[in-house]
Parts: sequence; structure tokens; C-alpha cells
Amino acid sequence: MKLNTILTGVAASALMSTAAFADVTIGFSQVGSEGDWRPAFSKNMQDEAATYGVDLKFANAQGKQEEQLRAVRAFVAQGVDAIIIAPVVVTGWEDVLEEAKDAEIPVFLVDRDVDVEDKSLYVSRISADFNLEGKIAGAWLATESLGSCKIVEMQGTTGSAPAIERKGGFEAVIDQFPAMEIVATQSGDFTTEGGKKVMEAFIKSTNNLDGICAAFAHNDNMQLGAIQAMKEAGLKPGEDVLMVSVDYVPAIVDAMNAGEANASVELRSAVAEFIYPVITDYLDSPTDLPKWIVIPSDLHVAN
Ligand code: GZL
Repeated sequence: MKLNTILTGVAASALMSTAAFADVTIGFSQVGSEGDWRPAFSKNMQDEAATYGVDLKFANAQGKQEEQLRAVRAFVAQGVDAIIIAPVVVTGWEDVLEEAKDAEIPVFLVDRDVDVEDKSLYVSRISADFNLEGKIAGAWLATESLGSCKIVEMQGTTGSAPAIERKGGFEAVIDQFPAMEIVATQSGDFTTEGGKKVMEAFIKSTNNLDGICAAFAHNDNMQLGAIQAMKEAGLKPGEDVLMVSVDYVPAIVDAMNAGEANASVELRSAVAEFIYPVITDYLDSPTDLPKWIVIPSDLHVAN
């Protein structure tokens, strides 16, 4: 089943243009290199930059916000033409965004989000709809479990937009079913090791997942770690417990084909084709853009 999403913002594809070939320098402050999805996203952005005439200055923060703030300040000092930020968490961005604005350097958010009062601090956010991803995962599970399911949840990085929004969307759906309940939830920080540790704890606290119908992981890497932990405990992920997560990275496809995972909501990693045209067109002739340009997500389920 391929469930195309109902976009809550302006669909990125609607804004894709035959981008003006630019000759610009853009600073990109990336979260880090956790998991499988993030490196694929980074590679796509780096590989595609020249196609759009972009000289990309790439800074990997290794998951540390202070490194992101340092990188953005360095981009401002260099006088780049634009700055891209994938913000690791939603808080703590006002000051550095003000500094970029004072330097008249436009900032674009990609992937994640910031929680700022003054939305003029950035031009636009180009990303998937994480809340919808959570809703899609919840709707799939409600259907599969006939509305009755005790769930363990592996959350993403605490304070990050995908963790906040995926949880919110998932709960918005399962809360409509009295017999669906998250009975244990903990952050695995979007890593395979983190997911494995959290699932080991759940296995201990629920007497080997006794009565647990499903595991919802905010990303595939944590789900892959959970699969490892469940198999080591003699459990059968994908059979004894329904396994639903987000990203749809190649390794989860392998797990789905092996019958160890059941569903994953795709988060596109090849998104340079959405991001660069928006920025180069804006630099070519600044216009008011929607504050959020949404990249669609699709549900994929194991056959
Ligand atoms: C969501 C992105 C998340 C991915 C994880 O857009 O920020 O971060 O779902 C990654 O795989 O760690």
C-alpha cells in the first residue's frame, strides 16, 4: 500500500522550478552523522550542490548544538550568501538567527525545526511533516491491531522536532482507540545502539514483552537495534510484535523482507532537488516564501 500524504504545507514539488544556475556560497550546519538516514541526506546535499552552482560549506556538528551555533557564526563571519540549518533541537536558536539577520544573510531550515516566536528569523523551512509521519504510523498500527494494542515506544533525540512531532501525531491517532496504549516510552536518540539498549530495558520491564503488541520507533535505526535485542531474547520481531518505524532506509527494507519489521514511513533523503532550487531562486530574486515547504512522506509495508 502506498499512502501518499495530504500535505499540510505547500508541496515542495509545487515550488520546484528550473532553478536559476547560481554561483553562490551556502553554509550548511548539519546535525551530525547518526544512523543511516542522516549520512544519506548529507551525501545527497554534497553531491548535488555543484549541479545548482552552489559552493557548499558543510559543517557536521556530531549532534552538538554548540557546534551548530559555532558553525553558523563562522558562516556569518565568512559572509556566505545563505545559511542552511538542520537544527538538532528546537530551542536555543534566537541569538544566532538574529546575528545572521543583522548580517543580512538569509537562513533556511531543512529537515528539523526551531521553536522561535519571530518567524522572520528564517526565510522558510523545507522538510517532511513529522506529525503526519506519526499519524501514518499510528493509523497503520490501529488498522493492523484492530484498535487494540499495548505499545512500547522508542523516541528520537529529546527536544528534537521529529521526536516531538512523531510522538504527537502517533498519539493523536491511538488516543482515539481506548484499547491502544503506549505502556513504555524512552529515548534511544535515533541510534541503533540506543534502540537496542531501550528495547533491552523494555524486555526486562515487561517480562519479555509479555502482552506487548507493537514497537513504534521514531526512526529505523532504533528499530534495527530493537530487532537485535528481541532476537537475542528469543523473541520474533515482526511476528510476536508488530514493528513500525520511520525513515525507510535500506536496512529496514532488508528487515521487512526478512519478516522482522512490518512497516516504515519513508523520509526522503534525496531532497537536494527540493532545497537548492528554493534557495537559489530566492537569492536570484527574493520573494515571500511559505514558512514551510513540505516534502511528502509515503508509507511502505512489508508484503
Ligand atoms: C527527521 C530526521 C531524523 C531521522 C533520523 O527528519 O531529523 O533524524 O528520522 C535522524 O533517522 O536521526
